[in-house]
Amino acid sequence: MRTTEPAQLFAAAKNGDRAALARIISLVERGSQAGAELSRMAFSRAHDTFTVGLTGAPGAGKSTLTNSLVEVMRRRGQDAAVLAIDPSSPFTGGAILGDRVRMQDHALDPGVYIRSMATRGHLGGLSVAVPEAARILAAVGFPTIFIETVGVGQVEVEIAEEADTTIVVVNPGWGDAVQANKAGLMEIADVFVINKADRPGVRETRRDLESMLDMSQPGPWRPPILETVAQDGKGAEEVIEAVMAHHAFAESSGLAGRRREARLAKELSRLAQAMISRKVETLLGGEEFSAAIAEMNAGRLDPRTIANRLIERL
Ligand SMILES: Nc1nc2c(ncn2[C@@H]2O[C@H](COP(=O)(O)OP(=O)(O)OP(=O)(O)O)[C@@H](O)[C@H]2O)c(=O)[nH]1
Ligand SMILES: [Mg+2]
Repeated sequence: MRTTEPAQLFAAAKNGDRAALARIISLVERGSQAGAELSRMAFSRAHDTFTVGLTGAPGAGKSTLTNSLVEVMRRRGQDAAVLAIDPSSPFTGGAILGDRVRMQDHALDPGVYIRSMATRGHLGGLSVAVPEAARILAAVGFPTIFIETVGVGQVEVEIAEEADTTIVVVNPGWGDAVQANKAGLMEIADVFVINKADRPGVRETRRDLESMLDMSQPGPWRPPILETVAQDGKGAEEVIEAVMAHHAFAESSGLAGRRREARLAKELSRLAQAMISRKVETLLGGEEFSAAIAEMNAGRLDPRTIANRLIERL
């Protein structure tokens, strides 16, 4: 379907047309006119989105775990979508190919949609692109969306944190929990998963996590610590149970609502800032300000005066 007509695209995507769905996400990412309309439609249609963030060190088993969580959802008769954030970082050069291979289990299943998103080139960056994509997926009928991000770098951690429920994946072995703590993952965890529990060191890692939880500010929700062998799907049911329990807690305690509001405020601010900075670049590159810039280079006009003029033009 080559149409860019928003309502038609949505109808097609809702009917299972994957090309139409991919097109909607791309158009929104590009920030085109059609994209703005699609994004507005997605916002008004995305009811009851539930996003689950998965984060952790490179290679912790996030994709494998996501795969088995999706399997659990499917067994329960529920559809699920996955947004895999490709951080285009040197740490995970082959992440995308890896994800494709690993998630092939679901490639032909119409109840599953998997999309990779790159960090480059979105207006407002990933912190705008990801929630928009999630709303589109919700609007076309995926009520649960898993978002995988590598827990390195502030942006990635922030994206994981902005999910309704965040799973932090660590591995057994000395110091892994400590590393997670250093990366800022401790505070954002709603559920901990010790994946690769077939390896030695599970008890030590659990003990580290428990003692770090003991030392942190006690809240009404203490993140449970689960063990998985993601490759075999072992422990995946329990992870879904814990995620659902956190979801129920967040909804009933008002936490979910507060998080949603904070998220939207952040998204709005990011988007507005990105729009302003794009506009500033356009103005500075245009004819109107070329004379002023020449004056500045000649030492007759200072940057602040020009900036003030520019702000008035916005
Ligand atoms: N032994 C063992 N290996 C596992 C387990 N889960 C995943 N692996 C392996 O660990 C490696 C990394 O798994 P991924 O799922 O790609 O990890 P990831 O966290 O998504 O990696 P990046 O996206 O590159 O950060 C793969 O070779 C998996 O087969 C597990 O429970 N036990
Ligand atoms: Mg991965």
